[in-house]
Amino acid sequence: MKITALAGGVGGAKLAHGLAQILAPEELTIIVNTGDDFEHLGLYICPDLDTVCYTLGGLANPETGWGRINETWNTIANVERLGGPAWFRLGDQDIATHLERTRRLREGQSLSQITRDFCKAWGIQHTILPMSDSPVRTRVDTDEGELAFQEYFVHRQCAPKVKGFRFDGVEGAESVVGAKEAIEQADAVIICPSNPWVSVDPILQVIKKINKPVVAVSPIIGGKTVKGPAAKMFDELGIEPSALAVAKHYRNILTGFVLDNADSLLEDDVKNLNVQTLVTDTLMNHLTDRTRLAEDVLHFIGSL
Ligand code: FO1
Repeated sequence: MKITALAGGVGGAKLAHGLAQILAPEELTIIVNTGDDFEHLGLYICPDLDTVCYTLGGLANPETGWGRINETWNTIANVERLGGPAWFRLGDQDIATHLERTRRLREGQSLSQITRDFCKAWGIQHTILPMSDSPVRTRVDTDEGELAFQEYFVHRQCAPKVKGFRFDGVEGAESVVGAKEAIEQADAVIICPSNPWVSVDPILQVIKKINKPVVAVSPIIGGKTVKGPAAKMFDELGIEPSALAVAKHYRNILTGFVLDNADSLLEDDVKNLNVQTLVTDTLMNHLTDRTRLAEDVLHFIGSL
């Protein structure tokens, strides 16, 4: 079965990792959000791309989900000592990624070319693609004005109340070579359990049309997210945070929707959206959970 998965940060990377345990490299392509990218300390940083790559490469910090395992923090500690910004925690191994990516971008290489080379260097055989080679920047409109994504997410720890989102540059952003083909050749597209507002919507706005079966896994369980501000965003936008709210968010493109056992009472409401449903354990604390959920979703797709 050929799958194209759409993923953002930590939650999306976990399911992508589970799918990569089951599907061969030629059966799985992962398209990753780049709306969180930003320039910081003169470095071009791609948090979601790095989180997906590190996760599939077995290099990710298991506690945070982002950054590298067995990391050291000498560089950022010395930046701070010199009076530089240390709020965005860049580890020493992670900084090598940003230095080399920034160098290559300045030489004119594309983000997708760089990602291909980095995946090879990290021993990752599956195809990981940025959603676009041209920059897209998520801007978060809040009760304190419009904030750049990482300013909102990390520096302000998602405290400001969100009023809306803008994806600067998405109008002119073309999806990268290979992304359209990956979707055309796929038997189905899986929307991983990432934040619908700021991790998945930017990808959907770049890809535009998906005329394939689409299955989404809810990032919200029992009205809450495992990690990140998706539930808080729904609430601040006046929408009751729930798996049903996520299904409604994607309703125009959804074929199937995966809810956690905790939300089995919502299954009929989701079915009433003319969407097929799978209720299962969607919590992914260990690699075995990621692989099991991936198996459940692939089996569900086979039954659609
Ligand atoms: N998230 C944080 O909450 N605090 C950080 O200091 C932080 C640093 C960081 C460094 C590299 C990287 O790739 C990701 C990092 N993240 C951090 C996570 C990042 O902000 C989010 O993963 C995405 O932007 C949203 O999924």
